[in-house]
Amino acid sequence: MTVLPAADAPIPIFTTLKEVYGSLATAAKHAERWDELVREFETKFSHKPTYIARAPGRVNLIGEHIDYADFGVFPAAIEHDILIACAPRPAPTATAHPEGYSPGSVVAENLHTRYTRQVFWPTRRHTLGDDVPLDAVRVAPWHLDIDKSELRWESYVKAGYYGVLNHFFFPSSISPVPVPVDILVTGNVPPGSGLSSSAAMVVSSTLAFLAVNGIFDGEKAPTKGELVNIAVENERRVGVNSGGMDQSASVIALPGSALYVSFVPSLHAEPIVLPRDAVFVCANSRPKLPDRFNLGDSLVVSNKAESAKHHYNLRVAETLAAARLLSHRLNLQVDSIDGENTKRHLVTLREVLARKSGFYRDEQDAQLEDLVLLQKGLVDMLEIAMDYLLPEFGDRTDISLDEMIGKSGMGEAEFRELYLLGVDVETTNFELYLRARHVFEEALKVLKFREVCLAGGGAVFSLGNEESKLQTLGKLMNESHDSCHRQFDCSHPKVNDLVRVARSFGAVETGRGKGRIYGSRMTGAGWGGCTVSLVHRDDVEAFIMHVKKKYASYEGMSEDDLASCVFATEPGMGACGDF
Ligand code: NG1
Ligand code: MG
Repeated sequence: MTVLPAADAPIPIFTTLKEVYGSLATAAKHAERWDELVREFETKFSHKPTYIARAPGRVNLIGEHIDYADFGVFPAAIEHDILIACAPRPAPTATAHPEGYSPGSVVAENLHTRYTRQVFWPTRRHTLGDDVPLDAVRVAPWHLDIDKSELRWESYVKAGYYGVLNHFFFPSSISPVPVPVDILVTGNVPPGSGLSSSAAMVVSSTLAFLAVNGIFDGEKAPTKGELVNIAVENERRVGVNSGGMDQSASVIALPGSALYVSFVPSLHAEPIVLPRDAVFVCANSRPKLPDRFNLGDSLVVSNKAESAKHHYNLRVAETLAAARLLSHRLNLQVDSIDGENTKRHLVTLREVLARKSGFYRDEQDAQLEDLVLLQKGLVDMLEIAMDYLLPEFGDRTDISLDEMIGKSGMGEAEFRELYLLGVDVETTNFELYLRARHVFEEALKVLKFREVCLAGGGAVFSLGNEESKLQTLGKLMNESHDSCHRQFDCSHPKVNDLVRVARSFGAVETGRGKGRIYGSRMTGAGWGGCTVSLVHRDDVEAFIMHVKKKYASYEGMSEDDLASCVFATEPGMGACGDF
């Protein structure tokens, strides 16, 4: 049997729900959702769905805000998922399809009654002027209108479709035009909570449009890794400059394993089995219920894109600016020079580390993944960051815009254009040192976390028994949270409350001794959303009760709503389809 590296494997096609959800009991819990989806599809479209695409949300165990600096992260897929039923739309009858039958057109419905039917179709935008010959128009890329200022649920569907159109129907196409499609969406990943409902939506949409156009049956079928890359590009179309963590977890995850995902020299995902007694419990700090499914709530979604300007995208800008300053300090050749002209390039903190260590060329770059080298590089970088990213004078940690530009070796205009264009900068000062320090330290924590999970007592960390493994993992998670809060400034007072409540379980008498909570931290982008806590398998129920009772914002909520706010997860299967 050939064992394929996780990212090179094909997208799995399943035959039973037990394969999808891992156990009969969990499968039974979800069966009604699948049945309802199929039933409702027939009611809404008067024909049967031919495919169902599924993609899960994810929880990040450790490694926050470092994927876009190109450092490895450690997520796992969760059971919660988005399902999309779809079928090619049959040729129109006079009454059934008043929308008509234009090539590639989409009639999209959502099981949530709040979201109305959406009809859209791709066009080919030509940029050659009005008088181009028809053939030239025909080879122009496909286009769909995605409004970034007021995002709606169907924007994620469109984002998925966009990539399919331009990767598989452009420039040379397997079939000349995409088929018209009917789709119906449902899902239960809590939106805007750091569990990546957005990646689940974009991945499932990408899969659905591939399946319905027959791209699963030929040699064109993408591998998991290719699907990740398409999904990352697709999600960027919705306005967030994200790294590749969420899409990797949603696509590549395998049941029973978390994933160590690294991004250079190319996407690599290593399934890692967690200690037997480790259970991860998610808790939502910002209950937005009782909607059973509210992904696509235009408010929540547009808030993410809007607030990204001074939260997420600003952090991306700060870490990239830090990398620019360090590369200048270290005299690294990161730009290309063409005669008189210098073409500036964005470099990530990971790339600066690699170049500094002299391991930049691709084949050698892989060596840097060697734990010891990478760890050593990270420790060195911490020192250089302290030396160069802090302001020259005073004891503040933030640096003024002028000083930052001065230390970048670039002119003001070109710096602003490359680093500050997509962000809403309300401040004139930047925390480059604290952000970079978080990134390097967090990258070190991920390496340790991975090592501890793999260890029977490895060379780098010698470990005793299972219990001390759990303690080390928990400690790393606690430190990660504290760094997100203090250095990266991406937590939220409510999230901090929830983390405190979780950790206080350690003082609770369970009948088997004190509650075994090993660590608790925010997960995902932050500024709200979920926490993830590492709890001993035998104490999970008591832990969940404790959190439900002690977290003030849960007061007055029904049992059902509480159950969707606090839940244990087992690492689940990534994207798959009933194709
Ligand atoms: P969320 O917002 O939790 O889905 C975001 C990014 C990730 C990663 C984390 C922080 C998107 C789509 N995803 O996740 O790539 O950077 O924040 O670790 O924006
Ligand atoms: Mg997201």
